[in-house]
Amino acid sequence: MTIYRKISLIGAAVCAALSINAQNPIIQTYFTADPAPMVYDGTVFLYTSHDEDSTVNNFFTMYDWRCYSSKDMVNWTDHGAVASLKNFTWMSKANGAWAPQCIERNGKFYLYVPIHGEGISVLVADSPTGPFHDPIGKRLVDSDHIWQDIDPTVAIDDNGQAYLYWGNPALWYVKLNDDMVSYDKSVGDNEIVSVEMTAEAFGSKAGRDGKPGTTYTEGPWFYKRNNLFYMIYAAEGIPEYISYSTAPTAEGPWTYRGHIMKRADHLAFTNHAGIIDFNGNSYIFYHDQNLSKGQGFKRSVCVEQFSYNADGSIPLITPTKAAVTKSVVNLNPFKKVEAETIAWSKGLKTEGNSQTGVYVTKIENDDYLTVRSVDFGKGAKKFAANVASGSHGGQIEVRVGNPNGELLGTIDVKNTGGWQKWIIVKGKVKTVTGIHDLCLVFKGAEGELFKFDWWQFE
Ligand code: FUB
Repeated sequence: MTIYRKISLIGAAVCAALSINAQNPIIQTYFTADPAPMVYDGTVFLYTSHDEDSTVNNFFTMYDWRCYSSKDMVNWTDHGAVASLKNFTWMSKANGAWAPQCIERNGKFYLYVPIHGEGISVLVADSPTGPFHDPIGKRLVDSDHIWQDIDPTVAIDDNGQAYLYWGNPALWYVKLNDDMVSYDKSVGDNEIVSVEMTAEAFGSKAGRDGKPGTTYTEGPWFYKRNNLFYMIYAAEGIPEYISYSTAPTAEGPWTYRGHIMKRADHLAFTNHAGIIDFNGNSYIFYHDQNLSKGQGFKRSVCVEQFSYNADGSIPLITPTKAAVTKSVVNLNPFKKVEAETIAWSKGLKTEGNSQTGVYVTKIENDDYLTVRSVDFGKGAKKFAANVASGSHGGQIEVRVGNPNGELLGTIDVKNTGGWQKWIIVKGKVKTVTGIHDLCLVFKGAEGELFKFDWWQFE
């Protein structure tokens, strides 16, 4: 913990400028960390931990877990905080919502979460975006090393056996029962298996006590691909880089395979990877500290596309500002698009309620959001938006590409009678055809202008 604090202070001194064309980090409305992507039903659901805007006691300040989704890998829809420490009524910790991972089995969604100092627990839901509830009313992993029980990662082998791995600075696993909320009491001497941490398995590095150790630190990401099992992890902390090992079976033996992402100034003192295949491409998610200008307790999730080598090995991946440059599919602007579907934004937050769902808030003069790869087809002529305002309102400028791009039209938003009095405002726009990025720029007098739920072209 002491080392975490020291490195964060050093990180805070490192400033990185964000370019207007940057797409990394992929979420700008909140600080997000520890990405855990899950592909389900043609959509990538991205679960993240959440670094609060106000860091308390110069340490990780993390109360809930958030979820985002994308069908195109460039625009991300915010589903809000889908679970929080408050889901666990049996424990009293108010901080410590660390790295999660979600998996689907038989139509149910199991969210494995570490609560720092309280071990690993599980929540379940009927939908990937919740609501999640606690199915067992106690922690899932019952070990005698509870402070080391962080960063759960889960995968189901082709024979149906589910494995839950976790740990800092060692690796443990259990074979989960089919119910996904209990584990096999018959594995090993003790139901929790301790992985042998050898240099052959995880690379060699002297431990903090000077004794021989391995590079493995934390943040494991476990999966199977083409009959090879992968363990991706944060290495040689701290600062951490990303490495990996592979094995012929889910239970090992593991072979160290080397670096995937090196240390870099704009990366945080922690790193944490999640890897998926989606729509024929491979993607690695990780986190950096660009958005907070170098504050290691205010991290942000990023993504890069990559290709495996022919032998299944993973190349060295360079973190970029550009992120994913090619959209998987174009966005249809003639159907309602949630305002919280965003490629890049400035100055905005999201919030939600049971009536409206998630919407964009904290909109002030000159804030904006961009949405990429919008297919206007043969032409759009009118823009509609669902908005609410308890103040003087403002305008939405509809522009091509970026905040200085061609102005297609301006839509007035007046006081609607309250911050939850939603009305649809419409206005004519210059005809726009073909595929463009779209930028909605918000204008008005000082203070919050309006809240924004969805938009659509006609
Ligand atoms: O986010 C809190 C902790 O930092 C995670 O559990 C680790 O993997 C590191 O990213």
